[in-house]
Amino acid sequence: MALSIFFSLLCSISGVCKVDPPQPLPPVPSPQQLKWHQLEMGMFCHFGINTFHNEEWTDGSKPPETFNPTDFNPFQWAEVAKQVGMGYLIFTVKHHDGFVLYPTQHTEYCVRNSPWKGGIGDAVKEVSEACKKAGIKFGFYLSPWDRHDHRYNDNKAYDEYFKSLLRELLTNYGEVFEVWLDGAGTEGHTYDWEGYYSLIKELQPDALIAICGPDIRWVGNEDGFAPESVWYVQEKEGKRVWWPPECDVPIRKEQWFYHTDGEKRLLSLNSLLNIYYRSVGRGAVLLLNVSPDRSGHLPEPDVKRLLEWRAVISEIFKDNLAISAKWSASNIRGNCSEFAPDNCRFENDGKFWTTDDGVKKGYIALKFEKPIGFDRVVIKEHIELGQRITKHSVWIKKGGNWEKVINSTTIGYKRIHLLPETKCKEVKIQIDESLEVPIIEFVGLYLSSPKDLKVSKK
Ligand code: FUL
Repeated sequence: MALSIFFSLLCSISGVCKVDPPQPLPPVPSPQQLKWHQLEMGMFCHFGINTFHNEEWTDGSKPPETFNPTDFNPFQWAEVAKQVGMGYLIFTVKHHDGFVLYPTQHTEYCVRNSPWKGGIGDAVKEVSEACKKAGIKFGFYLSPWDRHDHRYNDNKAYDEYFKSLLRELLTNYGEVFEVWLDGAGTEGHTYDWEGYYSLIKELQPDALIAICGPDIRWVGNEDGFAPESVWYVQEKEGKRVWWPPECDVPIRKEQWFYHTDGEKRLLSLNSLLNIYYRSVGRGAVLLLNVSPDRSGHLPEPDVKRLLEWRAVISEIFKDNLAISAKWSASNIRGNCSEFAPDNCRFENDGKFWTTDDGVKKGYIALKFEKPIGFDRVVIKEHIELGQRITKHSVWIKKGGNWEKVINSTTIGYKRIHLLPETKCKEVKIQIDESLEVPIIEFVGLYLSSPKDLKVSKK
């Protein structure tokens, strides 16, 4: 204790911080997982032979001749993804039907035998190049379950086939950000998962393996909703590992593939906002599916809805009212400006607020000259050093008394709270319980736009 008082004094006199940042609380995210958290949202594109049959799961018997997009345009997909703030795109290279969208050497059930581009088309090449051009990351979905391939009944032969597809995909198309291994239909079949993982890691060590994989887990539903409390650290085979959830959901209710009569299923703006708040706003990553139509374009109504959604989100989170506050905190590590609460003014500058060793509770207080009105609170934990906070609350000062307006649990990469519009001059973000000293890197207060979700006073 005496030593920390000494260092505090030294810091405030000299202005140079003599105290180290807190030790990481393992497990922490890998650099690739951290990058994935930072992207917040990705676009899923289900496209394949199903697209031409108005079916979600064809049974592997549809002839390759039926695959024939008239104007395959992944540049449009990638551009739209970029415009709406999605940092990556996952393309379905082979769905459960087994039809492969690049000219593989390992099956005849692939685009080579379709009329598309006279049989010389390569959809994976075009999609990966489009992503590169738009400046977003490229990933692919590859269904382990295969309803077409005769080798499926022979585990060893099928594993070899699956690995040869992985080998082609991971060597011929540049950087792969995420490999999405779907669990559907896999029950009762034995796969060489470990062999798949080691091949992926050998060919592209930075690729994240999702769902039936060690790097990203499925959130557990297809509604785009993460639970109230999101924990990244999970127990796997007796080991605690960083295994964060991804929320996948289609923009057309329950339809992953394009259906000619599916437009009426397009989610409303409110549903999409709700999904945003319950996925990204709870610290998970959102993977929103938008399916290209039979021409090979994202349908116009879907694009319009996406842009509308993006515009509302950008509008709400445009002005962080907290910037103009006077910031203070219950405790500042080493009393040093390097760890002061006003480091939480701006996002993504690497700076944070934290406390002295052993101080696991505390608060950041914001004081304004004039009352402000806000109805959205954003808080971000510095997850690079581990996820720590288990309970937190938000308080406002009303008529001289502190009143709790939010009582919550985890924070994680990002937490967004919605509350009825509140006017006050003082706000407190309180850490009520944390596994180790709390580390907060951002606090924002916002007033929503009239188009955003309404939050009732009750
Ligand atoms: C599920 C599949 O069965 C659906 O068709 C879709 O691909 C979805 C993302 O995953 O498991």
